[in-house]
Amino acid sequence: MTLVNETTAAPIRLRDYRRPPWSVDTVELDVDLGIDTAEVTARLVLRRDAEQSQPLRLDGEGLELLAISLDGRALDANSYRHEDSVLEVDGAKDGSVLETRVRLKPAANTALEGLYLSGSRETGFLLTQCEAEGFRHITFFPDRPDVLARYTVTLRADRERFPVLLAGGNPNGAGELEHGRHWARFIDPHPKPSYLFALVAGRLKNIRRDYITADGRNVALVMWSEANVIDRCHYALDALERCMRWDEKAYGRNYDLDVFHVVATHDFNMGAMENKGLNIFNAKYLLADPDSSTDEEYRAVEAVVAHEYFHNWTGNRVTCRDWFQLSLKEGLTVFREQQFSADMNSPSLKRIEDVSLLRRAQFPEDAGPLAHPVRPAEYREINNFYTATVYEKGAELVRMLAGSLGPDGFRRGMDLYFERHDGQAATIEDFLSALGDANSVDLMPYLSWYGQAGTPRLHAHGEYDAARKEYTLTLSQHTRATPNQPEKTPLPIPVKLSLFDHSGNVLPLHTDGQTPETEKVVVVSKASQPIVFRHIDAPPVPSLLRGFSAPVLLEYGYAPAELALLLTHDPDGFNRWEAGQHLAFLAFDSLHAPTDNDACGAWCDALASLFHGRAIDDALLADLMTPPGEIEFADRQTEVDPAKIHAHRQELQRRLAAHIGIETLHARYHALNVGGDLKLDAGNQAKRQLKRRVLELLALVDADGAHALAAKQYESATGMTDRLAALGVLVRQRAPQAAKALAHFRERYADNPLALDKWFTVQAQVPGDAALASIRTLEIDPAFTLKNPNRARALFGTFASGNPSGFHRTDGEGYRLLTDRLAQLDALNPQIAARLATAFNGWQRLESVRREAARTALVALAQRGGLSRNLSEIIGNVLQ
Ligand code: 0A1
Ligand code: ZN
Repeated sequence: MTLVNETTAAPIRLRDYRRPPWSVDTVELDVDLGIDTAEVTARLVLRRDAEQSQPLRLDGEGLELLAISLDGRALDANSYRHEDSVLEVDGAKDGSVLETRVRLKPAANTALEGLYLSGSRETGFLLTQCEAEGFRHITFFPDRPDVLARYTVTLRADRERFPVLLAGGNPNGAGELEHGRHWARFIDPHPKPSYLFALVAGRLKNIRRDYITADGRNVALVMWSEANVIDRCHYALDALERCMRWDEKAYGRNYDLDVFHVVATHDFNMGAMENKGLNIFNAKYLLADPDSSTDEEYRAVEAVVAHEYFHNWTGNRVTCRDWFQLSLKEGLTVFREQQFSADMNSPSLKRIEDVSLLRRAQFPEDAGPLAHPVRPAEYREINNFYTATVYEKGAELVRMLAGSLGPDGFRRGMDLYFERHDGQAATIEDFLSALGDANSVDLMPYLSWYGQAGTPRLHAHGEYDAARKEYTLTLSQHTRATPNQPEKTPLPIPVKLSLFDHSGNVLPLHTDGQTPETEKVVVVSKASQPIVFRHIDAPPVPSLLRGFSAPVLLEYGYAPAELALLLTHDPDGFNRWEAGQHLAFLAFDSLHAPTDNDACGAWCDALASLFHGRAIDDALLADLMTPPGEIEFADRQTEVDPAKIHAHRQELQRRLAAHIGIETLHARYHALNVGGDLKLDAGNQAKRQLKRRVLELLALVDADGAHALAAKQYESATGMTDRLAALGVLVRQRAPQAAKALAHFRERYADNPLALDKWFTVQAQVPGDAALASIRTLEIDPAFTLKNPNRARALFGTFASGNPSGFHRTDGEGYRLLTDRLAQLDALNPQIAARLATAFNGWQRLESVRREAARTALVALAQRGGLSRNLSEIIGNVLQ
């Protein structure tokens, strides 16, 4: 069924890759900046690939061509053709200089791609976003990542309106011009792809610090923002210094320019962007202060600052040959950030956070109509491929590679990768070759992970032979068909495992001819593989996939008591949590199909005794006491009823709360509610996390008591973590105290957009049918606008992707509301519309009433016509 015209355009395919027929050695950009119009003059020194003969073709979109010359001679209209998004020029030779002048309209740019205005016409500032294909909105250029050029950028603007002028690279002069204007020049000595170009101009303040790299270079680290929030950049600046030191030690990578600028904007499509020497951040991931940021947000700032900084080597110095290789930089950089965050904080908590994200965001993606390999084979709109699969699953693939080489081997491999490919645009094969060659191993079997979509299912089955004292574990794998990939091949799956006896002691593992160890990695690369363990005195309890050693779905028929044993005794925090999650699934299933094995009882017993025992870290305990999310429960079902899932998950938690007991929960709450000045150290963050969990559980068994505590907590909170936790309980439970707290929050944070986003988010989380009315009220609030991506995500992203029982109404009103807003949003900002539309990913597995309602809404949206390539690709795929 072809519903959407745009989707009929031919996709771009990996197998069609050809080297660029024309490259650019140097670029001189002169930019005359203004709010309504800007003029860009580009002087390109061209290089022709001697083996190719195509005419010079440059990308360009939405550009008004004012002048064009080749080798100093103005071109007449017969010597070039400018159609749609291509400029074709006759007569260019190797070494030719092409000069173009174009006009842009920054203030009219609502797509936030290319040059645009952040904030108001009066006080806002100008900035650019070029990844993936934004540079073609700024000038005519071969806008592809394998064209690496040296950039000299000169900015000119009115000094009063744009006192600060920034571009990537090192500063190379500045001065005054006539009529109150001024200029500034930047030269980037490192050849870079066009997607890493950036400029910023406006009234900005900064904080700065000198940094000396391990190889002795003096670097000015400068964070920029609008004046009213500059005081909230200090935490990010500290984090930047931490991650720079870490990269020097962990990977031997030093920063390579004289300046490193970071700019915060409230208008940004994604989290942040690693432009060379001029990172641009969504303010959400740069600003942090205790009054408006939660503990989680502090960690996110540290992680995103590190992610963007790490790109300087994994992405910028070594970039991607084409966009199919996106995970080469993204998966690797996510992995490097995960390592850094684990080092800065708690490794088990970080792993729990990352694996939950993978299960919440990537597993459903890989199981639905939008499934694609980490290295996709084709796309229509590359911006739709900045996905959990490319980022998070990509990071898991790097983790498997790193695990198979060990820390020293991985470092050797990375050193070779940088040595071989510095200054180049590389491929996934290059990466695997470098890692493998440095260690004399063949890692190419892992390439199939990059090309095959879908989450493999790892099935495990144990047989104990009492006479021979042998335990045989048979591991087999199967991956279900995904769109356009009906056949799957077996993949190398590293399974880290241990065996426990029934008292919770870890057993020595005797396999053929090896000295016993207590943990072992078995790589399952066939469809089915048995492993025999000898000298096993009684049937053991296997702990499989420890540390989540591969991104697979584990199928093993655990008895509840076995999982309870692992949850209680495994020395590793992450593996405990895994056992608890698995047990929670069994407990959930037992709610609607009771069995003799009381899984719910086992889950409650084990957690209650850990709760009473007080032997584990508060944050880990809070994580252990949190069952998988509604999306994860839905992912295991074939006929999804989100309302039922919500109710059952609540019931599970209610039973846990009842089992622990109201008195005990109250007592623990008070013990954790220490008051006093806000402290941000790990111990105090952990206390706040557990306190929140206790309050949420209490609300299920003693609503009045919990609401009173929450109202008090809201009023006396010294930081956002406690304040938002309390507000969340009041609002989601529709407590009588909610209205007052919401009104207070609204007023208190009226001038703080990031905090106000939370006010929208928390109300979009109201479960069940009440959500819709809440959304309808909120979207007519004067503070709501579809034009700001953070605000649109706070309301509609939360409702559609974070509140299944609210969104998936049987009357289909949730779907209709979303599709109406998607159509509106698409006209403003196609990237954001497409991203919000992915909320429909799992619609085919909904129970029939909702499924029909979703289909009707989706078809109606598709039939409106005129949708962007971004949105039509998503809707087209979802409806397939
Ligand atoms: N490379 C950035 C992500 C990013 C992608 C596209 C953008 O604009 C459409 C912006 C940022 C990162 O991984 O952080
Ligand atoms: Zn990235």
